[in-house]
Amino acid sequence: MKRVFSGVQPTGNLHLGNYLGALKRFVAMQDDYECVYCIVDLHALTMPWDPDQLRDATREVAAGFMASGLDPERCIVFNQSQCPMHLRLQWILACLTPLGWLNRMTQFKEKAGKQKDNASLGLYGYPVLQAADIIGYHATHVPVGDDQRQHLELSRDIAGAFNHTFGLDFFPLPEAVILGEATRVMSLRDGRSKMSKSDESDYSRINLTDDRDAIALKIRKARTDSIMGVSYDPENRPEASNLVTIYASLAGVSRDAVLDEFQSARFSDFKARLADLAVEVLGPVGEEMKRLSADPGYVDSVLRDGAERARAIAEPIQKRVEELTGFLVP
Ligand code: AQP
Repeated sequence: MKRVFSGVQPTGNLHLGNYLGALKRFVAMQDDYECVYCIVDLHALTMPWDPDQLRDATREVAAGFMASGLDPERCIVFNQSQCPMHLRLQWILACLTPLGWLNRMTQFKEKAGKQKDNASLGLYGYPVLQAADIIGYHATHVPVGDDQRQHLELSRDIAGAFNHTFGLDFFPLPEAVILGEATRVMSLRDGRSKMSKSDESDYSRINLTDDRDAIALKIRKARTDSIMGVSYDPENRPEASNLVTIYASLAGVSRDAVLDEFQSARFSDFKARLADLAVEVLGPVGEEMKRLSADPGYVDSVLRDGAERARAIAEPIQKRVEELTGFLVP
């Protein structure tokens, strides 16, 4: 059986990178797989947080999922803290994960920065919790952006370590699904850094909650270069190439098709067309998010129902894990 699991952190500012790298892929998979999509609120505690903002952002991500096209009847949408398996399994997996594996994780190094000794144990153990999230549902496929590649490899290693320890193929080794043109959308201000929720500059990203005017303005103001025409050359034209990638992904065509279409266009004309396209695709998403945000009772009911369905999958798997582990259930 094929089962998909993926998660998004409720850390505010859902953006175009999340949409193209993750949400769009989530939607594409909901017809062919059993899909479990999670708002990973436990992961959000790995950086400083505000409780009220966390609650709001959890509802906002749920609204973003549905506004992007996820159907909560066809797939499971819930917040991670509402299914106890994640934390119970995480501990068992943590006890099977060598420190050396975690020491290689580049995201910890980036997020901890120079203050490594002040970073939390939670941030260090983030990839173990992520492994529990995925394998605790026996997920086989995990749609993610390119930045999650290394964590996914680690999830496979941890699943393998459990199977090896207990001498059976209990956990499937999950496969990362990193597809499409926009697996790593870059900042609109700096084509060498990833578009990110935590970037101080709001002009670096298009938020899914931005209105049509803001979307168009941010594309118009996006940094470019003085080279003529439209081309794809990430090494020498990182910002322009990022815009080509964004266009291709929003239009659902290949980069080559974009380059063909704009082969004799001026870059300013290309940018104007991109602004129109971004408004056409993202405008309705933001408007639907706004509509859903005005109805928190409905959003909460979706999450409640999703958590119940998630627990129904996770509990029997966790029970078997705990039997294998040797816990006495008196
Ligand atoms: N720029 C991106 N391009 C493509 N995919 C991206 N994703 C994130 N940024 C990009 C994908 O979105 C999913 C959810 O990400 P997340 O919220 O769980 O965590 P993140 O990767 O830490 O997001 P940010 O924006 O980079 O947050 P900060 O600024 O807090 O570090 C994942 O599938 C991710 O790959």
